[in-house]
Amino acid sequence: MTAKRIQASKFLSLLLRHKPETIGLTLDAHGWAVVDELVARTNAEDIYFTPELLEDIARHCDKQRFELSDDKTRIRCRQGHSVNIEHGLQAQEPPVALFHGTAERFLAAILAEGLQRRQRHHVHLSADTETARAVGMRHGHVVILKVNARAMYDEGHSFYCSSNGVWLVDEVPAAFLTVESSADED
Ligand code: HQG
Repeated sequence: MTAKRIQASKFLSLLLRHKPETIGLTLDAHGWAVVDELVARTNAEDIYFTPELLEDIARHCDKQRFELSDDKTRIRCRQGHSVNIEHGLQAQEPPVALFHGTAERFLAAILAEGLQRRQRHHVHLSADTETARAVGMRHGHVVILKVNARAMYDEGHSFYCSSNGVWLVDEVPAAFLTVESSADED
């Protein structure tokens, strides 16, 4: 993606996950924005959208963050919201283990109090260590934590798998975490 596309994609994330009010946009209970409304409301902004640009961003986004409705009249983020929306996903049984990449400086707190969702609606977990590493690197020296997901599930925690493969859970108590690999081992 070009620098301009990346900028547009970041603005779209802000609008669809965190601050739709920036342009007076309304999201429905499942996080959908009406494409025509988004286009109309960004007319006066530095970054403006056309239906074609939105489709292009949704199609080429490396993480498949955005979802267009089949009729292309609505768009939403698949996960990662801080605004209150229902993701509409069915809880499902997770794999035996899932992974979470984080920064070394967070490790002591996480091992003491567990993984918390912070600004997001869920804790995000990955099915493989490579993805977890990429997520964790965004924050600093990466540490990969292994989540004993099946044991959590057996104890009644609900897991959801987003349509782009990100596993979502309300929290991960420390008892279900072990350090898989730390930055020192790189
Ligand atoms: C940490 C990207 C201290 C947590 C990625 C993480 C992902 C704690 C940070 C998605 C803690 C929150 C989500 C505790 C959690 N003490 N630190 N008790 N509990 N943390 O960005 O998982 O580009 O909100 O380890 O691909 O890094 O947005 O979460 O380091 O899927 O589409 O608090 O963001 O996707 O950071 O990333 P984030 P995340 P997008």
